[in-house]
Amino acid sequence: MDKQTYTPPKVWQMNTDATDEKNGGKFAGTNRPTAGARHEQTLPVGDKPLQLYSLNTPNGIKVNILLEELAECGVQEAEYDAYKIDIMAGDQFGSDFVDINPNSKIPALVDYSVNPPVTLFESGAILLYLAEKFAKFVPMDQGQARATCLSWVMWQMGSAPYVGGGFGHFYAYAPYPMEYPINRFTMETKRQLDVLDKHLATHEYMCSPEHKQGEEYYTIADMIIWAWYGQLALGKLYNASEFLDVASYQHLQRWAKQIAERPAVQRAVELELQAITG
Ligand SMILES: N[C@@H](CCC(=O)N[C@@H](CS)C(=O)NCC(=O)O)C(=O)O
Repeated sequence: MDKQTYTPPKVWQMNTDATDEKNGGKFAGTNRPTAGARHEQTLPVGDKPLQLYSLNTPNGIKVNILLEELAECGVQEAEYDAYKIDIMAGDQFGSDFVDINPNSKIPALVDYSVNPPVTLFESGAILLYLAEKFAKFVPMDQGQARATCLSWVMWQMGSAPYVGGGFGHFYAYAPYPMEYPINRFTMETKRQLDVLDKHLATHEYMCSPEHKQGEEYYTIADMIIWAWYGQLALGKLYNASEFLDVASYQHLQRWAKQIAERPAVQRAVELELQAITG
């Protein structure tokens, strides 16, 4: 194992040399320790009730899935225009986008069917808002079913950063392999995969009652978790299926494949996003 070679200074300063191996990870060009708009950028607004500003990353795909499932159910009020926010080009720091999401991350949504329009950021908030607005894919009555759904939705929001910002970053994006963080975040990612695998051994969907089959139990919890852990299990993220031995999580595999077969999910993954300029 590497010996410690870095002594933190008294006050941290940003290393601005993106070619430097200490700062040269995949996102070195856009990351800064400050928030707020970096340039003026007007966002287009189409004629559909919902305007989505996003990208087909796992966090973006969650919203695509729900919107496409609502379309599958024929909910016309959930029609939407979808625009591409290119995060490698820095579109998330444009002024209109930052007005919608001061945190400068996709996905963001504006609901123009209400006056004044409602703005949303954070994928979990967007999914809950839409599911509740149309009373679909979330149990609406107070009680165990709703509590279970909210619990898994929040579990995903709290857990996936260890996979994306932790495991994925150090395994796939860091400028060179580092054993300590890879071990730490691989351990946690595999623990989370096992949480899901054990749950899905006796639950068809995330919120199904134990040993009870039925599509009516498919909820936003499945959508939000599939976008990260379903795709990870199916080998779609970080080229890491062998390293994580994803094939060994058999129940997770069964569920991930079942959801991947849904037409709405297939459309969501391939969703075409319109350019924000020109
Ligand atoms: N907790 C947020 C995370 C969103 C997020 O991390 N989005 C990433 C892409 S998947 C992003 O926009 N990154 C741009 C950046 O960090 O500058 C959510 O679930 O909406």
